[in-house]
Formats: sequence, C-alpha cells, structure tokens
Amino acid sequence: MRIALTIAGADPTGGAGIQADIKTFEAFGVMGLSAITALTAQDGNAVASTRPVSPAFLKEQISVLCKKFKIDAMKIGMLGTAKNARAVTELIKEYRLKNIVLDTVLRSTGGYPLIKGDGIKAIKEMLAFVTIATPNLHEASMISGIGIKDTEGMEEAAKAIADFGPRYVLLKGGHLKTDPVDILYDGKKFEYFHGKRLKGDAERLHGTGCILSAGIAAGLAKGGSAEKAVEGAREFLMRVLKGRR
Ligand code: PXL
Repeated sequence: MRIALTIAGADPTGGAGIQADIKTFEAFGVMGLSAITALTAQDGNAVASTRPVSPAFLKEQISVLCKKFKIDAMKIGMLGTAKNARAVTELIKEYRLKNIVLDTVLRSTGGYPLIKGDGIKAIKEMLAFVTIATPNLHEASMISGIGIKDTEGMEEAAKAIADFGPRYVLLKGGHLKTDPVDILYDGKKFEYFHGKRLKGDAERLHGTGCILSAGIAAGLAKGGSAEKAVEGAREFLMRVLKGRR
C-alpha cells in the first residue's frame, strides 16, 4: 500500500485538518500517517483558539515516521507558527522528501489566523521544496503581493508564486465573484479546471482546501501526474460536499 503523510492541525469537528486528510487518504486507498502541528478548538464555523506544538516536538513526530516508513507523498497544511514551518522545511531537505503538496494555510475560512509569527515569509521559503502549492485567492495575494480580481490576475499571481520555486501552482478560484475556476500552472502553461458554484454555510464548506490538497497528495502517492492528481482530488471533493448537504 502506498503511504502519504499529512503535516497539519487537528480539527475536532473532523471537517478540516488532520482528520479530513486521513479520511481522504483512506478513500483513495492510501495509508495515512500524520504529524500534528497544532490543536484547534472549533465548532466547524469558528475557530476559538489554537495551541501549536513546539518545533522540536513537530520534528520528532516527523523524523520518527521518516525513519520507519517510505513516504510516497505528503500534504502540508496548517503549520501553527513560522518556526514550525521552518522546522518542516529543514526535514524536507534532510530526508529529501518528494511529492509534496503545500496548502498555504494562513487563516481559517472564518478568518482566524492559523500561522503565528512571520508565516508568509516562512511559507515562501518552503515553496522552493514543494511539488504543488495550492493557495486560494487570499493566500495567493498575500504571497505574491498582487491583488486578484479575475483569471488574468490569477495567472499573474500564479507566475509570481512559481518564481519562489514550486514545480506547480494550483491557484484556487473558489472565492471569485464569477464561476469558480482553479488554475494549474506548470511554469510554462496554464490548465483551467472549471467548477460550479456551491451554495452552503461555512460549516459545510470548511475544510475544502484540506480535502483537495490531501486528495492531490494521495494521487501523487499512487504515482499519478500532477494534472491527474488535481483532477482526481477535485472529483473526490465534489462528492464529499454533495454528501454533506
Ligand atoms: O481550512 C483551513 C484549516 C486548516 N487546518 C485546520 C483548520 C482549518 C480551518 O478551520 O481547522 C486544522
């Protein structure tokens, strides 16, 4: 069985974070390992507070797993602190980890900050070592410094983020005013993934980014191309959301 590791925060509702990632890995038939960056107290609508673990303990969780298992792919989500982000980057280099999906989580759907300290700087440093970065519109603006209103702005921001070094950028346009579209940039060309606007409250929709990035990691773990992994993860996410209605 192929193995995927998620490095992310714990969500007691199971809708996002580690719990959502493990469920996603299982659904793809991939064995899921996890290292927890932070605990969160939340009800699915609003995050009440978070408790990041120390960078030393996060490194220990990951190192112990890396020594025992051959990790085929990994997903990185909420990091909790800039220090935790830097600790993970060090381990990616140390263990030469590959097939990495970085969900550039900055805040919760409700707006609660999920990375403390200079998180954006630490995430920018990590970008050079990842296979696919999956920013949403807000994260892409914060990382690229480019205001995004439409797909033209998305393409511009994707190029700016690609300059930090990830092999691919999947810029998620779920928060566009028009129909949602995700754009995959491979450094040369753009592939558009068109979707339908879903209506729903934050409770039903929170965690969509987590499920998508975990699904992509599962696809990569199984040996699929980035394009196929994105396609498979998008289909899976739509099925999950329809089931939550
Ligand atoms: O969707 C971002 C996110 C990531 N990770 C955890 C979360 C959330 C949003 O609530 O709780 C643990």
